[in-house]
Amino acid sequence: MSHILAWLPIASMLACKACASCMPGLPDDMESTTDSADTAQDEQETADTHWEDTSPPPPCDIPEVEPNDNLNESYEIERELWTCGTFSEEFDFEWMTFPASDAEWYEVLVSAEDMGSPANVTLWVSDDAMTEFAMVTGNRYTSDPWLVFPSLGADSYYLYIFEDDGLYGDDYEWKLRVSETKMTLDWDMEEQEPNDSPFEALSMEDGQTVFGTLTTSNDMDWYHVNIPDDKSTIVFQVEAYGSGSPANTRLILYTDAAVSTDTADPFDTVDDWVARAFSDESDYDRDPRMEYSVSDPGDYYMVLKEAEGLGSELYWYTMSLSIEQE
Ligand SMILES: [Ca+2]
Ligand SMILES: [Ca+2]
Ligand SMILES: [Ca+2]
Ligand SMILES: [Ca+2]
Repeated sequence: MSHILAWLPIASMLACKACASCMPGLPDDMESTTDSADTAQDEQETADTHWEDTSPPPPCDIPEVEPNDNLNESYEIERELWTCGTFSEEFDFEWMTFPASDAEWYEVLVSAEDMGSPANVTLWVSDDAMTEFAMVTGNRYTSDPWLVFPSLGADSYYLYIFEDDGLYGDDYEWKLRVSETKMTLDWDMEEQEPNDSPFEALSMEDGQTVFGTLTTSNDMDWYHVNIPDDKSTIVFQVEAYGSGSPANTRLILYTDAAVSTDTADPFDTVDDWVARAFSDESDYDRDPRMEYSVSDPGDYYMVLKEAEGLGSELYWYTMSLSIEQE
């Protein structure tokens, strides 16, 4: 019996934790009713009562303003402050907008799973002209979307979020924050479009890192590397998704046969490729790393592509090349 009595106050705290942490405005007497509970059933009823009584939105800097279910109903948020709300009914889309600053990069952080919400959030972001967009379903650690994107020179940006499985309820809470941020990755070259065939490939050398964007649907970015000696290992490492890009990239390496065959759709041309590095959707780190041991020196051609064919100015990546002699 004593262990049950010892457990009850803890259970009471746990039962209240989910709502109490986000609803600090609850009256004290509601908390204290659990002190006198003498069975687990009472405990459950009290917890249920908590949920039924907690209709106000969770507090944060900028509570969502409903209706906000389409672009025209977007409410304005401020950078660096948290906005929050609830997917409280079916098809509860949450549209918002923020004015641009002179920042070069922005970061959007969504929290739902992180704060114990059952909501599985998808984030969609675009510029004010609705020409460049990104869609993010999670990040490398949780199902909560995280996006880092370059300023496009827009006057403002739109964001909206929705529950990916169409679920809703009073506990389907979310919060979101847009911040200015600094890009911490380095590069020493930028891709030059058009580079959509091996004939237009940009040459890379050992130690170089390129910055590029998968600007349109099915954008292909081709790179060329010359290997003068055999017994070399070439390593291409992409850094994108793991640093907040929405891009889920994959790499395919071809011999110089690539420039002598029909490469209209190189992903169907299975004969000529020598190495592939595919991101794995079940793996939180989607950035491919390709290692290939070269036995025939010469020219090689590498294409980088978005796995789902998505693309816009927001789908950025860096890719480094190193050539290791055995
Ligand atoms: Ca809502
Ligand atoms: Ca809404
Ligand atoms: Ca490109
Ligand atoms: Ca391209």
